[in-house]
Amino acid sequence: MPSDLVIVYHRQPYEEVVENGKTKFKENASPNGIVPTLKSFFGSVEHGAWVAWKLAEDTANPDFERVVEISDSYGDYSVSRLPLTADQVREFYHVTSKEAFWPVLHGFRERYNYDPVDWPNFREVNWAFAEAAAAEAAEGAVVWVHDYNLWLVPGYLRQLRPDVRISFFHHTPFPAADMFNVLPWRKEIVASLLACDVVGFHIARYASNFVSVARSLFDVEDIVRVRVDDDFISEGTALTERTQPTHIVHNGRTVHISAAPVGVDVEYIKKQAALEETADKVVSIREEMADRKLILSVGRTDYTKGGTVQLESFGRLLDAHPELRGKVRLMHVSVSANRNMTAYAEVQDAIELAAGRINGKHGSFDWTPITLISRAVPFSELVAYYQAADVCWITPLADGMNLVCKEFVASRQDEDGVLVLSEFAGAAVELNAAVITNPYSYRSMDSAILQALNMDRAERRDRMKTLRQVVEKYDIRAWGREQERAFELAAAGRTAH
Ligand code: GDG
Repeated sequence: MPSDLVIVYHRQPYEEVVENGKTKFKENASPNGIVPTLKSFFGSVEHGAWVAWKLAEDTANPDFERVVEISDSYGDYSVSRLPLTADQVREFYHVTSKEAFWPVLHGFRERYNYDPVDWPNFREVNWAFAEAAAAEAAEGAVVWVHDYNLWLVPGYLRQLRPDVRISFFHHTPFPAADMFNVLPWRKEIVASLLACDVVGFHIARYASNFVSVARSLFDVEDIVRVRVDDDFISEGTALTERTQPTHIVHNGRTVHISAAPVGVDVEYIKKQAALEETADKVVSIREEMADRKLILSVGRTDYTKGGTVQLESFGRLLDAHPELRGKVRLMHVSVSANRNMTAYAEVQDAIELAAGRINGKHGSFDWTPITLISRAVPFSELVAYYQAADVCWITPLADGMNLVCKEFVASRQDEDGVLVLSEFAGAAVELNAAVITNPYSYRSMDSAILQALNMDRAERRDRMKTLRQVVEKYDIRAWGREQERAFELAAAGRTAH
C-alpha cells in the first residue's frame, strides 16, 4: 500500500524476537530513543512506511519477507527491510560512516580514516535505500531521511521519484567548510542534500555551517537569514549563533533549512519518575550514599563524549581538595555500542585506565571514588539515578544535541540537582541555566564541578526551574511540530515554483 510518509532510518522500528519458533515484532524495550518519536508521526497519516536494513546472507534471496505490515499502538505501517550482507553493513556503517564521516562531523580531523573506505559500496547501499523508499512512497509523499549514513539517499530518490518531498534530519553536528571539506566525497554528498526540500539540524550553528559548505562547493543564488529566537541564544557560549539561514536557492530550486533541537518525552519521563518502584530505588540509592554526594555521568563510549577528560578532572578535584575525599562519588556510565571497533575499544581502555588509576590513588576499603559501569542500565533505573544525583556531569567534546542532560532535567520534579554541561553539546544553546563548562580547559572543568558541588539550595532550585521550563517547552512534541511545519513549508514552496 502506498504511504504518505516514508521514514528512512537505518534501524528497524521494533525488536524482532522469536517465540515458539515464530517471529514476533515487539515494541522497543527502551522507549527513550528517537524511534518511538518517529513512529508517532504515523498517527497523523493514512498509511506510513519505514525503511531499514536487515542482515541477509544472500541479498537476492533473503530468508525473510522484504516488506511486513505492522499494527501497534502507533498505527498501521509497512516496514521495508533492505537485505544487506554483513560485509555491506560493515563497509557502509562501521567503516565509511563511523571511521570517515563521524570524526569529521565532530571535528576530529586526526581520527578521520580515508583509506579503508569502499565508496562504491556506500553508493550501492544508499541507492538500495532510495529504491526501497521510492517503492513505498505514494504520489507526492513526504520521505523523511535520517542521518549521515544515508547522505546519498536524497539525490538518488530525486532521480527515481521527482514528485516526492524529501526532508533530511542530521542528528550530529554539521561542521563548517574547513572541516567538512576534508571529505573527498564532499561535492557528491552536498549535491544530494541540495536535492532535498528540507535539510534539518538541531541548532542554528549547524544550519549555518551547512550553508557555508554548500556555498564553498556550488553557486548558491540566494540565502535568507533570520534572527535566532532568544530561547536559543546562550550568551557567549561556543555554539550560539545570532542569525540562521531559513532557505537557500540553488539551480532555481528552494531548499528549506530548519534548525530545531530534538527534545525528550517529558511526559513519559515524568511518569517513570513518579512510579513507586522508582521512588523506592531513589531511597535506596540515597541510603547507600549516606552523606556523600553523587555525581552522575551517562553516555555512549565514544571519543566525542569526552569520558577521560572528565575522569581526569575528577582526579584533579580529589588531588586539590582533600576535604572531598570520602565525601563524593562519581558514577560513570559509559555504554559501548560498537565493541568491535578499534577506535571505541581504545576509548574503553582509556576510561578503564583513568578510573582505575584514580580509584587506586584515592580509594579506600570503604570508599571507591569512581563506579564505572560499561553496560546499559535499564531506563527505569537510570531515571532513579537522575533523581538521586546531586550533580549530572555531561561534558562531551562535541555532541549534536545530547539527550541525557534533558532526561536528567525532566526527571527532577523536586527542582533540585545541578546540571554541569559542556558548551560543545548542542543542548547548551538552550540550557544556559546549567553550569556551562569548556571541556578543553582544565580550569573551566575543575571550577565548574566544584561550583556545582558547593551550590546552595536556593540557586539550585532557581537554575533547575529555568532548565525545566526549557526542557518542557522544547520537548519531543515541539520538535515533531517543527518538523511537520517544515514539511508543509516545503510543500507550499514546491507548488509555488
Ligand atoms: C545522537 C547524537 C543527539 C545512555 N546510556 C544508557 C541509556 N542511554 C540513552 C540515554 C539517551 C541516549 O542513550 C543517548 O542519547 P544522546 O543524545 O545523549 O546521544 P547519541 O546516542 O550520541 O545520539 C546526539 C541524538 O542523536 C538525538 O538526535 O542528541 O547528539 O550523537 O536517551 O538515555 N539508556 C539506558 N541505559 C543506559 O545505560 N536505558
